[in-house]
Amino acid sequence: MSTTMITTEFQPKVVTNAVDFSFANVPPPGVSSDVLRWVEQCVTLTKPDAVVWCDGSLRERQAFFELGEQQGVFVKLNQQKWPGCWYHRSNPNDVARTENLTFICGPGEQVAGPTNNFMLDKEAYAKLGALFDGCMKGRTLYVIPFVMGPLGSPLAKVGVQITDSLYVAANMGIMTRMGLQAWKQLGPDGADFTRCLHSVGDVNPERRYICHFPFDNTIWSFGSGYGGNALLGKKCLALRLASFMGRQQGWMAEHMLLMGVESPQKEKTYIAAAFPSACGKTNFAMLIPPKKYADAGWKITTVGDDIAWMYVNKDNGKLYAINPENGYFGVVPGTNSKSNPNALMSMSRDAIFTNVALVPLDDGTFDVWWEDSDWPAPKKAISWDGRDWTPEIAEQSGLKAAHPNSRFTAPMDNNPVLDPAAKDPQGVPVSAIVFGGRRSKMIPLVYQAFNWIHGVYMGATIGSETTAAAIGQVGLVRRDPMAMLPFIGYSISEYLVHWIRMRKKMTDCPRIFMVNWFRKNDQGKFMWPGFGENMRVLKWIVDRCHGRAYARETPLGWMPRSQDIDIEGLNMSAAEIAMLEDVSIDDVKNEVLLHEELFLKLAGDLPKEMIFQRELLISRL
Ligand code: GTP
Ligand code: SPV
Ligand code: MN
Repeated sequence: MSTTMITTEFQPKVVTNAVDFSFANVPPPGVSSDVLRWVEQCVTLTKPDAVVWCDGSLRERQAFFELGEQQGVFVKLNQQKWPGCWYHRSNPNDVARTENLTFICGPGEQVAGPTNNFMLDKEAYAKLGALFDGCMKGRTLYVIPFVMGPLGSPLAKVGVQITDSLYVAANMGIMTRMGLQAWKQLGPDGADFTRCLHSVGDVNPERRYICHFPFDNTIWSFGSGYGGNALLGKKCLALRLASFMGRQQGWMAEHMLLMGVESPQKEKTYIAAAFPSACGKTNFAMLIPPKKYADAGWKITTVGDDIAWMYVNKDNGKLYAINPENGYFGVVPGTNSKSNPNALMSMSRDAIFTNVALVPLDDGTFDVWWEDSDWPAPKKAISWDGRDWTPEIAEQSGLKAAHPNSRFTAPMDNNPVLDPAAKDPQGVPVSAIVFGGRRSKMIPLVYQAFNWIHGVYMGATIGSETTAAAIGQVGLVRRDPMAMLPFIGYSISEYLVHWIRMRKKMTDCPRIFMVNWFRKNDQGKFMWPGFGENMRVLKWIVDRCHGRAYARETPLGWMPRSQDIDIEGLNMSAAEIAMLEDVSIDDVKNEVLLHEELFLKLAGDLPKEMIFQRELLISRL
């Protein structure tokens, strides 16, 4: 197949004798009447040529890829090198989340608060209804039942996504527990499911809307086929709608990885960490300890790499967390056997690659490539946006082979360090919450909050440089409270109050930390090696949780002295650690002024605890 034939999904190649889905044209037994009624409404609205009820089977999955290949949506990769793996290229105008086109909808503006875009629910239904009207003529409508969270977990949530995208259907099969088990979890009379309606439409940014209706447990997404805009179980359900539900029901949905740390003494500590998009969650969740630590018996395991749902366990008053997802949608560029071998293993089979470079091989098959991969640059490739790419062209024009936000989708079962409790319906106990951002200046490597409320202030005032995970200028410092700015499904002031109130439900609460892997020196070089070496910081955090490590009191919080961070085997001096932990009072003063950037938006609704914490911080300077 010629690579120039790859089309975007709104204009799939017309295929004769296409893969036959007629086996799935009627709903399976046991689907609730509420689902049937809703699907019928969507069919009436979107007017597809055919309806396919997905069952999550292997046969179906194969059919998605085969049909996708015929239509030019997927390219099969060389199956010796990449067994079960496929390639997809999205429309170049559709390569990241579009926060400016994302809305929280309801009867009044207060539901969205000052940091979300708001649309009146009636207007949103009318506006998007007109776009959805007839949008699936000539296409197939796929009904995708899925569960977020371990099957049978009291925390699990059922969603049903309707989509006209094979790419989305195939991805949902990896990212969620998709298939017949979702109908079972919902029950034959179930009405409690998230209604996710999606169409790629004509992939026109002018007609692109990601609308959330928290009061209706509904998501309508039109005009995008990419990531968080289109895989509606992820950011839309598991963060925006779930955070709204959690606020009402007394639990939390957070943009956090979940990892297990096992000491040589077999003591297990679970850590949750919130870093903004493309700031290191997947890498941290799959961390490989440096040799010294591995030899001593330290083990890191992954529960999740992007989203955590957390609740207070009534039996012991501690915070517990589950990962609602079933797969990883991870950043590809920069992934190699040094930076993240576990991610590389995860994507080595049954994965989908999106917007990396495609490399035609002599035998007519295809390989993939990306910047900073293990493999030398190919002599010739096709870039993420379909252009001829060679190392010479890259040198001359700066053309990237892979888009900086190119992604892999991989089943979590592929992860060699998957935590044994990753599917435990009760989840895992969380001993520490780590906040972090991407800050080239001023923010130290690690410090600990004095207590929960101080930690909430630290999280609320995270600053981070923007990344390629969202459309817009990269590298601007913005406030990203709890790394949730784009994902809070309701008003931020209520969200902060919810965080403060959660403390009262716990008898023993997690310790809260802040980290920054991204500080740079005057030459613009990272001062900290990061990746596996983050284990050294993690060890201090774990030891602090168990009352074993020393810390000194500083204006920002508890900080390690340089001798408290192990540097044995690192090409770094204690003086360099001291520089990483150095904070100038003038910088902190300036940072406090930047906190106002967020607080001014909250105006009269700023929780009083935030004001008190700021005053305490100032008084410590
Ligand atoms: P989302 O999936 O968008 O939520 O991103 P994420 O938070 O999972 O980020 P990820 O782990 O994919 O890392 C994003 C980028 O940060 C990649 O380019 C990594 O190479 C880089 N990165 C991750 N960890 C480190 C680190 O410890 N140090 C440095 N310097 N870079 C890192
Ligand atoms: C993020 O942007 O935080 C992601 C990728 O995890 S996406 O699914 O596109 O939102
Ligand atoms: Mn994310």
